[in-house]
Amino acid sequence: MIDFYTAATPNGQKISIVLEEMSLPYKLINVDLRAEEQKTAEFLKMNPNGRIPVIVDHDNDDFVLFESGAILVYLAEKTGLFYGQNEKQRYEILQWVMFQMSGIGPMMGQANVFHRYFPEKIEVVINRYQNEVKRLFGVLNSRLTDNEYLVGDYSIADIANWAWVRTHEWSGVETDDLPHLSRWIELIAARPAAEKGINIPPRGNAEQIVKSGQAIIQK
Ligand SMILES: N[C@@H](CCC(=O)N[C@@H](CS)C(=O)NCC(=O)O)C(=O)O
Repeated sequence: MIDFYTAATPNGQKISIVLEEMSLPYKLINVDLRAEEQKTAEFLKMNPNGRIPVIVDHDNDDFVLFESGAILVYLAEKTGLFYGQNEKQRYEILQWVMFQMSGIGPMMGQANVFHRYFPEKIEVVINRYQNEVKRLFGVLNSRLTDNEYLVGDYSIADIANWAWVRTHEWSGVETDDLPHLSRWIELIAARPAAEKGINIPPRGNAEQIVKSGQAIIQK
């Protein structure tokens, strides 16, 4: 059994999706970010960075792991699922997971902060992050021109990127002029486990989401 500490955000949903796709049994532990449950001494023992997601694998000597990209790779290696057919594909999958972890996630995160939550609307900063998100979306769109998925069949590379890219409207970035990216967003949205995963844990109402964002930027 896996204990899964999470909240209704894209980094948490990556793991909800992959656990659902893999049909792995897990116990969901909802972490209230607004209440700063991720900063308690008990939580910091699991993740000194004080963030979700975290897993504890009780079938592997209570192994504790944080950072969503590392968790995706761990679960892919544990099950042998959604991790390519050969060594080269696995490195390419890692490449696109890292593209998400170092680019899409941080840039969309900052676009959200300055476009949605920050009390002052600083146009140059908003433009900077939204333009960078758009540029990264263009890279994905090019890759998806001749590829149905990012690498071979559906993999953790798609899961990592999709969990963020699908929320593009919240970052104020359109994808209408990126047809291959739009096709891929719909392709993955049609997967029952992906649809289920983005609702685990269920989202609060809009007011709660905004408040939770404010709690995050106040640190
Ligand atoms: N690079 C980390 C980022 C994790 C992260 O930013 N988690 C956010 C939610 S998406 C969080 O826990 N925020 C609460 C906080 O910063 O206090 C990962 O991918 O796991």
